[in-house]
Amino acid sequence: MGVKIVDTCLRDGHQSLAATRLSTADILPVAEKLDKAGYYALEVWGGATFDACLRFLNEDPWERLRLIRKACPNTKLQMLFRGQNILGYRHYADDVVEMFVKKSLENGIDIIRIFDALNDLRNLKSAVDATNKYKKEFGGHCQIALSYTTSPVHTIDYYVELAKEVEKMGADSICIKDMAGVLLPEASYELFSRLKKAVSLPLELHTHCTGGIAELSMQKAIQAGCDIVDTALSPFSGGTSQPCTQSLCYALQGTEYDPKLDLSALEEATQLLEPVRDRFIKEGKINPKALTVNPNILKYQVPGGMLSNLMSQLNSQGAMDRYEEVLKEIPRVRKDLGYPPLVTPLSQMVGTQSVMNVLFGERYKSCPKEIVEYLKGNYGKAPAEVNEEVRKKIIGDSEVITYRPADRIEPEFEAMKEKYKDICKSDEDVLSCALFENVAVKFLTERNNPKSDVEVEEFNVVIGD
Ligand SMILES: [Mn+2]
Repeated sequence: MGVKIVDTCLRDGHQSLAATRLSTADILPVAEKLDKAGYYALEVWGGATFDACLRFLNEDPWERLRLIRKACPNTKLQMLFRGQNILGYRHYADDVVEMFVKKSLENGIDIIRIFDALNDLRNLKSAVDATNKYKKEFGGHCQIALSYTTSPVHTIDYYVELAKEVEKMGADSICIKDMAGVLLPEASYELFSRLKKAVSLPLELHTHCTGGIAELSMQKAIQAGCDIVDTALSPFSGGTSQPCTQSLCYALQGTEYDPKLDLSALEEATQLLEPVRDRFIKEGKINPKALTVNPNILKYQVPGGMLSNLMSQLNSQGAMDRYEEVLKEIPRVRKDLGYPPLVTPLSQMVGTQSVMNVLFGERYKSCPKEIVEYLKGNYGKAPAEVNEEVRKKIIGDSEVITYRPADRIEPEFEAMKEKYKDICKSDEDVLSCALFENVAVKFLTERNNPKSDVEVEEFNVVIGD
C-alpha cells in the first residue's frame, strides 16, 4: 500500500506563496484535472481562503466550495478548521462552531482538519463533537492536527501523549502540523515511529519547505509508517509552501511507498496552473522571497512569515539595526509565555511583544492587548508554566481564568441572523457575517451589484497555518 497524498495547491499552496489570491475561475479547471489523478484528498478551504474570497476577490466562499465539489466528484475535499476560532481569530460560541461544521459538510467538505494553536484540547472539543455528530448525516471525517513546535515541553513524549488523548476524543486520523517547517528528519522518524505504536489511527504529515528540509523529514516520516503526506502541485510548491507532488511521485516510483497518482492528469493540471502562477509573479502577487529557502528559521525556530513580518515592523520604525536583538528576544518571550507554538495568532503576538521589549528599552513596559488576554487565560492553557513575575507586571491582580474560554460566550448565531436578516439569504450567509462581519456585510450588500473593479490590497504576508 503506497503513501496517500493530499494536494494543498488550492489552499495552503497559494496561501503560503501568493497571499491566497487564486480565484474560483482559476481553481475550477485545475480541480477537474486533479480529480482524475487518484489523490486521497484535495485541501481546498480554510480561514485565509474564506477571508480572501470576501475581502479581496468579491466571491462567496460557500459558492466556491459547492463549485469545487461539483468539479471533483471522485476525490475527498479537505478543509482546515482553527478549533474554537473556526476560520477566524477569536473564540466563537459553540452554536456558531456547530453550525459551521454542519454547513461545511453539507456544502461538500469530507475531511475537517481541526487544530488549536496551543494544543489545548478543550478548544477542539466543540468542533470535533460537531463533526462526529454531522458526519452521520452528511458523511465526513474528523482529523485532529497537533501544532508542532520545539521547546523543552514539546518533546516526542508530549506529542505521543497528546495523540493518545485525541484518539480518545474521537479523531478519525491525526496530523502532525508543522506550520513553520522546523521538524528535523531524525525527529520526524522517531516521532512517527512512536506515534505508529501508540495509536491505531492513520497518521499524516503537514510541513513546509521554508527551511529547506521538508523533503528529508517527509521521507523519514514515510519510512516510519506515516500514512498520508501533504504536497502541492509544482506551480505552488516549494519555498514557504509544501514539497512538490510530482517530485515525490517520481522519488517513490516503483517502491513500496509509490502513491501511484496518474502523472498525466497531474501534468494537465500543471499546464493550467503554471500560467496562473506566472501571472501572479508578473503582477507582484508572489513575493520572490517566498520562493527561496530560509535556513534561519531552523536557527531561530521562527516561522518564515514571522521573520518577514518582523523585518517590515522594524523597517517602518527605522530600527532594522535592532533585528538581531529582536531575534534573540523571541525565545525569551516565548519562554515567559509558557512556550506557545508560533502559529497564528500567537506568532504575531510573540513577534510584536519582542519588538516592543527591544525598542522600549524595558521588557514588558508595554504590551499588545492580545498578550494581556493571553495571560488572563483567554486563549486557553499555555503549554508550560507562564513566568508569574511577567504575568503580574502585565495584568496585576486581574483574574486568570482556568475554564475553557468559550464557556462564557453566549450563543451568537440567532442574534446574527436577526441582525442581518435583510442581507442574508441563507444560514451560510449568516455564518460569513458571524466570522468576518465587516467584509461579509459589505460583500453581501453588494452581492447583486457586482463591482467591475475588485479592490486588491497591497501584497501582504500571511503567516498562516
Ligand atoms: Mn500549512
